[in-house]
Amino acid sequence: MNRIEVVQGDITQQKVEAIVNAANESLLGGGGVDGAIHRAAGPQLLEECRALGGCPTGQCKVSKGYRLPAKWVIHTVGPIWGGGTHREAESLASCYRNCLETAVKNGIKTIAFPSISTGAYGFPVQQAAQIASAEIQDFLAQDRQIEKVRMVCFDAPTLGTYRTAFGLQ
Ligand code: AR6
Repeated sequence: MNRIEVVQGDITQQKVEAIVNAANESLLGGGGVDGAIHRAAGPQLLEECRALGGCPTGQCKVSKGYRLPAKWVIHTVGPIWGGGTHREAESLASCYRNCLETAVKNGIKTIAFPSISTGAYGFPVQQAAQIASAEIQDFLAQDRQIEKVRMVCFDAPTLGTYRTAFGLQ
């Protein structure tokens, strides 16, 4: 059974147990994926996020999904691209790894990721896609709980880049 899907779509519409938010360290909302998730989940999400006390880059925190189809939101903070010499690759890899570990700890079997850091944070898409592919595949190779990891790309060029990185055509 193939446990990885790479699709084009809107992360807020995904019928999976958990969606990942590309948040910032405040966890108090923003634009892009973060704005879309807060709009779709409703004001209770911000209320819960206020109590989470922020989140360092590369790590993640869990909240409920409120009005979203997903029961959970795993908020992670990707690195801001600074040219590649500030451990951006390591931070992005740890976002994917920590979200998957957190999913397992919470009994989650289906999870959807957006393209973390490649919007407002400026991480080059091709390198980000390779990191996502490597981390997700390494994780699934040693895990038996997660049944589905769905990469949800917003636009066609991003979709093409991720499909290539995941070896799908
Ligand atoms: N569903 C799926 N992907 C989306 C959606 C959506 N609804 N909306 C945008 N994308 P970004 P970042 C794509 O900027 O780079 C926020 O203000 C988008 O086209 O959302 O990690 C936070 O609060 C791009 O490919 O996240 C932070 O301050 C990808 O999602 C900062 O932006 C990521 O773009 C985080 O920046």
